[in-house]
Amino acid sequence: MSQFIQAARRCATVLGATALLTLPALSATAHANDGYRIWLRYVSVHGAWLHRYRRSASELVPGRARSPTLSAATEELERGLSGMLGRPVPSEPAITRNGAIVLGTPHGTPLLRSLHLGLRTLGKQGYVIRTLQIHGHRVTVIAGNTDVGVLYGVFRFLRQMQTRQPLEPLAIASRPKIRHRVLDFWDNLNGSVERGYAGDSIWKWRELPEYLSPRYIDFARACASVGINGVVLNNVNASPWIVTPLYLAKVAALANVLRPYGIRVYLTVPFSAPITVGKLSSADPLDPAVQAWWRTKVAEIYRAVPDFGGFLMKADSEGEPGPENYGRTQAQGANLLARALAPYHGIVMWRAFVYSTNPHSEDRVRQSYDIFKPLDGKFDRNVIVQVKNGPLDFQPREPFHPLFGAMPHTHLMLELEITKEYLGQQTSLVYLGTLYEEVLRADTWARGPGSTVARVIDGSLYGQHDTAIAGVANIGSDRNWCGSIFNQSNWYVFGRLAWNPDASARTIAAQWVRMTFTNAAGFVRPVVRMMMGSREAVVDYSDPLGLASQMAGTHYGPGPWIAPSKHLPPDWSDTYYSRANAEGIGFDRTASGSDAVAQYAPHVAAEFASLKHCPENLLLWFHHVPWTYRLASGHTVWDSLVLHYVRGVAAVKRMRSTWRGLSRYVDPRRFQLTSAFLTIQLHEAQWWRDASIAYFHSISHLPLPPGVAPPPDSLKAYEAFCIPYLEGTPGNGAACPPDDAPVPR
Ligand code: GCW
Repeated sequence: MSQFIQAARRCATVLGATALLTLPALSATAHANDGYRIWLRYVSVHGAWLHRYRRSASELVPGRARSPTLSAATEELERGLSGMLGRPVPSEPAITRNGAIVLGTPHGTPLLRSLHLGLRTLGKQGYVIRTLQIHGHRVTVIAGNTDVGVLYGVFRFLRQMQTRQPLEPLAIASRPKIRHRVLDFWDNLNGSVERGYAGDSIWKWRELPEYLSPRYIDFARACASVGINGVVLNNVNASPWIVTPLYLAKVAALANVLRPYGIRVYLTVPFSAPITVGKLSSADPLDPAVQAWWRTKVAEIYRAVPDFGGFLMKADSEGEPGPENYGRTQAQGANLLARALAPYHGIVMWRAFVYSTNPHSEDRVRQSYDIFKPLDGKFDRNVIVQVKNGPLDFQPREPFHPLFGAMPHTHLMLELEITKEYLGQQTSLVYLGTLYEEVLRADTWARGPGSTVARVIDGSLYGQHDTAIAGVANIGSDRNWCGSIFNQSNWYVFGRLAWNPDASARTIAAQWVRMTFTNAAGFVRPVVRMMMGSREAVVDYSDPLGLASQMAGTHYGPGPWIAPSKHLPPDWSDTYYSRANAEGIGFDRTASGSDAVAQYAPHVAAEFASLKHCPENLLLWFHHVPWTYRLASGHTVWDSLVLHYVRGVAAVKRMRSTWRGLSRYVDPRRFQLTSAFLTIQLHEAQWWRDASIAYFHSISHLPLPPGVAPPPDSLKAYEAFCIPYLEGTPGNGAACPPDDAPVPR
């Protein structure tokens, strides 16, 4: 027996023992095609690939140190190999031929210590996958500096097989460019999910800590497969209950399940918790009693969850309490928590989504920058200011948030929405990879050209190390996790771009399609094309040319006529944003208006401020223009607006017919779900088109461009139409009296 085989045997654990661990439901599901297995389906490989793969991946030699994380890595590899190669991995690792896979860390697996794997520069989370000759044997090594690095490497290796890439020779090295890659759950403790469109919360608070649903493990596997390493368990509109002993025991149980997958748990707490939970008379950040309360509470949390990640805070925003209540700054509020967390290396993610619904405020989108920019350098080192991608609120298209690049002495993280609150919610097919890519690649010009948002948040622009990115999760209790099959792609692409913000949305889409459905080129090509165009389609039929916030109160469907009222502050209305009047349309944010352009670096500000140079897809965000203003295309703004709506509907029609032509590639269940949802989306697109044209026509009074059919119903009918119940929407039904309101066709 060669030296290598002996060494490998010494480090290997008998795989039979692994089988005793509870294998998550994912592998054993009887509902093969209900979407539960997401992109980790591991369907069997056919044809020439099977032969090739069997040759290159026949045996598995896991490292000796059987930490829960290494066990998870080994199990995953077993699951993947047996699924794809169509036979169980041998129960005892007999390395008698080429094709062994050795996984572990140099620390836990002596065999790996003597190899020059190039791990030194890959940090705690990176990995290498290499084909090596060891003592005459061709071996694939999957190694990391830590066990979690190994786990990430395993998923990367499996992806190689899932997408039918060669398995040898392999020389892959990867490390995440962003340190904290976090999913924010807007899940309430009563099981509902704010802006959640995939059923109830996956966290079963009532059952915890005694019962741990196997779904938690499958959730963790999915996250680890794309490198997500943090989870904020509860809604930023937070309940103080979360930090009571009753709930902390539940939080600890979840943390224990997620830990082996490299996932840390974070919580969000109301700023007023010292009053509601602590029975103090104040939550003033400068009050020593308040500071002491947070210190004690944090110590209690760390006793329950030793690797607790920290807090995510929404303060002074949409009715949430905050430091402003005590005349203190956002930095003073954030530092209060940061100081309590610092001894444990916890972090505070402090949201920049701070605004007051002040009827006199000139421009809502200015507020966050105006509040935070003067505080640059005032935040403690373990505070990361969490900034939404755009200055308003997750609209289908916004310019990048002007804070990116503008706070060189502050850690800034990017907050994206994965749940499609403003993009058709559960049913519409919108791949968000292109939206994420657009913001990550946006150039802030903060330090000259190339100062992209990606470089701000990966820390390379200002040499920062505590870097982070968050996505508001789209995951719920639905069997398929995300409400639709294609919504899964947004969870996937978020994770992948969080790992590498420079990756390509198109490449990631293609890999997701291959893993989720099939590698058949006749399917992959049209579906990727459809996904890549899908976000622009929703922009076209809902908010073209830089319009924003034209939706109904439920955030689903159109409501461009919604005007400020006694019950609705101006910046929660739609007309506030379109500023459509007899003269024209759009929000003047140049020097002659709110001057929000001045918040950008001079080069960018000049471009946005210039009517001529402003990108057409942001025109009405920055400019109020006459209806008859002529665009580069030669169309007037009015004609162009209408044609965008029409184009959006046509795009959805095309998506639907593309999908309908692909039935032979997809199992009936997932095919029909997607097909039906595309029909719903087509109705929705048509509704947006008709209602928007009806409304803006009532203001512009201009004729429709030739060939465009007028909306079939009156504006009144569109205004009266209301969908009373939509999951995930707070205050369901309140705005819809069940009267005889006509239903538009
Ligand atoms: O987009 C808005 C949502 C709110 C959300 C808020 C926020 C959690 O409509 O539901 O509250 O943003 O980001 O805090």
